[in-house]
Amino acid sequence: MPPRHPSDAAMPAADQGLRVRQLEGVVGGLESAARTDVLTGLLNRRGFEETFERELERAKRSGRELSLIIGDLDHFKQLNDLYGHGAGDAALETVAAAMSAAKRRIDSAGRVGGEEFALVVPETSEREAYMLAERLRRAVRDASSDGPSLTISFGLAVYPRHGRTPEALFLAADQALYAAKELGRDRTVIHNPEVADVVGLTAGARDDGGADDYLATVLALAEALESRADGTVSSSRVVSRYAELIAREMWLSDEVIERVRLGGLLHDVGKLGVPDKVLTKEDELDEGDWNEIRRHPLVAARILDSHTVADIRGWILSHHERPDGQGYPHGLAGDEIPLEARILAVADAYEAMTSERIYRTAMSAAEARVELQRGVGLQFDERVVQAFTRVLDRLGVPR
Ligand code: GH3
Ligand code: MG
Ligand code: MG
Repeated sequence: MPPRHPSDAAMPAADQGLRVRQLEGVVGGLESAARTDVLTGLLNRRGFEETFERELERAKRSGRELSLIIGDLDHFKQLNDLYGHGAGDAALETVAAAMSAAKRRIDSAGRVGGEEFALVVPETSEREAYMLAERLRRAVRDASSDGPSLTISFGLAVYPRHGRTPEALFLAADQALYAAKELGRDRTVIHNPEVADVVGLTAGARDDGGADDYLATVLALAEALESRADGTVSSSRVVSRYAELIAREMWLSDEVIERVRLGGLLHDVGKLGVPDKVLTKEDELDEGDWNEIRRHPLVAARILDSHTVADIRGWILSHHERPDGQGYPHGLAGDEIPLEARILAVADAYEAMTSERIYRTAMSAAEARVELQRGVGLQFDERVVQAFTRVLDRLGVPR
């Protein structure tokens, strides 16, 4: 065997051993340097991918779940543009430190792109991984409390449910991240094939699936929303039923009745774009919270951007408008508001009044009916309230 180093031949055996160990140390250091991101000290993309593959093999052998979380800073370009790249880099270090502190020891974190981070979370359920991501998200927000505001969006995919190969899992987590961005940023979204489709639809390739597929997908989205069960999302099924009964009472055509019923099921879909922290807040909402809430018809309009639901989209956009012009998002008045939207408004309001919310107890049916009457001409359309009154009388609901 040729000597490993020109001077090795001349060295005593003990010194040679030392030398080899030193060399191994240097090589080891180089190898770990090749896997480390210089700015943040986290794994770099190559290091993260290797670690992820190793952990995935381990999960396969042990038959346990494994989660992949991908994060991308929100509006980071803006921060760079406003405060300079130095500030941007400092923010990246802050985020990395917050992530290192909030993750568990067995989780590995990497910076896998300019302002993209990833985390492999072994041996955890989807729910635990979601809670970890939410903790990280808060840690990032809190870490920036005395600098320019900084938030991050996360996408989450779980082995084996969302994929079995690294490529499939990265793609699934990326789709969820994309959905998190579309839905308004500063949130964690768990991969969900239906949501990925819907958000994909809003982003471009619309209507190439059949109209029925599209509706099924959007309805699945509405259902996902209800399972958030946070107390401000109305029970869409109930709203849908009231709206259908009102439309029937007003002698609208069967076709319109059916569309109004669908509109009831979908009317709150835009609340997918309102952060949980606003929807679940027990205290009074502040102006910022209200701005988030008032966006939900606009978000719905974006989600429902397909000609198969163009009519419903318009009604949902206007279901918080008021005859007196004091509603949102556009302050329309009277007949400018589509009749179907005025029907949805009454159905939605009555459902809201008569059900328990986190921040208040339910009204009795009789009280809610008085409230509808009081709002005639202001918040509610007169003819719609009259029709609903007849429906409620027929159902035997006390006055
Ligand atoms: P979004 O919420 O959609 O993610 O908006 P964004 O502005 O963050 O958009 P995107 O993720 O596409 O943009 C990435 C920007 O992040 C581009 C660049 O200005 C900034 N960036 C990427 N890498 C670095 C980096 O290493 N240092 C600094 N300072 N900025 C970076
Ligand atoms: Mg990015
Ligand atoms: Mg970004």
